[in-house]
Amino acid sequence: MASSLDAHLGSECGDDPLKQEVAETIRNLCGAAIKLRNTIAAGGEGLGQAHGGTNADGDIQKELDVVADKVFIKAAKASPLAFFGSEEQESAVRLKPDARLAMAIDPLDGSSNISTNVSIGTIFSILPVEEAHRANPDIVFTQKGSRQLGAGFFIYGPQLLLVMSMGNGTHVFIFSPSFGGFIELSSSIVIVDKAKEFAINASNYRHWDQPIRSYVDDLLAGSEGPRERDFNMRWVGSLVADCYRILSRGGVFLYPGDGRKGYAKGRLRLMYEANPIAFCVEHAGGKATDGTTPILDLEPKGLHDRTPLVFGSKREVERVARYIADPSALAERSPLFGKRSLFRA
Ligand code: FDP
Ligand code: ZN
Repeated sequence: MASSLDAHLGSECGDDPLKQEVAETIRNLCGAAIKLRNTIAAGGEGLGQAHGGTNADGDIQKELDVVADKVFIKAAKASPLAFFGSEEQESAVRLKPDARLAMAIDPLDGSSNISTNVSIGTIFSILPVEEAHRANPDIVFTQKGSRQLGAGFFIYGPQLLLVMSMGNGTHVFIFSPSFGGFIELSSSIVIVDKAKEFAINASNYRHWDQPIRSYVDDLLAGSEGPRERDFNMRWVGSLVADCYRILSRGGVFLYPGDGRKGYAKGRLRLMYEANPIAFCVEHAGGKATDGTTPILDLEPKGLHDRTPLVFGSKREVERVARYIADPSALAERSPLFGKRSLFRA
């Protein structure tokens, strides 16, 4: 029989008190995710409607964004956390003064999919708190992703899933209503090395830099291009769902910076999107970069920083980096494909 999340967390933590606090936080998040899943499943008018406000980044908030933020802040308050930073709040909130952990969270990922009954999620990142952070909470959310003690995401889809890592593999749990909790679906997930699928919002093609255009051109050229094989494309538009597909069957995801106003570093946020996704991907044997530099090595400047994000099957992510960093890699392409774009045919 598959083991329960509780049993798993117990064996991950042993008698390490800090890990036990991370586990307690994850358990509380699970309770909140089950509540939110029930709210989503019950539907009701208005969940996908505009709430009338904007979040810290100026995005229009949906009713469900606000509900999710409330549900997760309640879970955070019940957890051993000193600080809570949310996509939906301008700055970090102080919780228990002496606690040793901080959490950054995207309470409702994929907002634009709420009203279309497409999978959405919650992404979280748990960081340590040092004494120096207590005087100046702003710096608690400038720690590198490599310092995360635990990270993961929930998917509210056909199933309620938890994908999480505490630095020892990446594990998937499914909510079982009959059991009343989460049970293990996949003990230690491994992303296949070779990608057959890519995920990018291709409507931004004209705004991308040349290396990204060239890379996508070569994928699209398929068996007739320099890659000499065909690729499939998928773009859910909910980071959690695109990430879980890649964890399950490989592939590569790109949200690069582009030429649109405000998109120099893409759309995704470092502390509560890229870092936790990168942590899960890397601990599943994949790779996550901002194009060239590992996401987990980036030095954040604040809670709401953005970063370009490329993640997935290791070899494919490394190939993207060659297109960006090493123009000589473009020599791998035939002269024909160096000049033409299939989108510009
Ligand atoms: P959303 O704004 O709908 O919450 O979190 C940002 C995000 O969704 C990701 O989930 C998703 O990958 C991306 O934005 C989609 O961006 P585009 O609408 O630009 O494709
Ligand atoms: Zn998001």
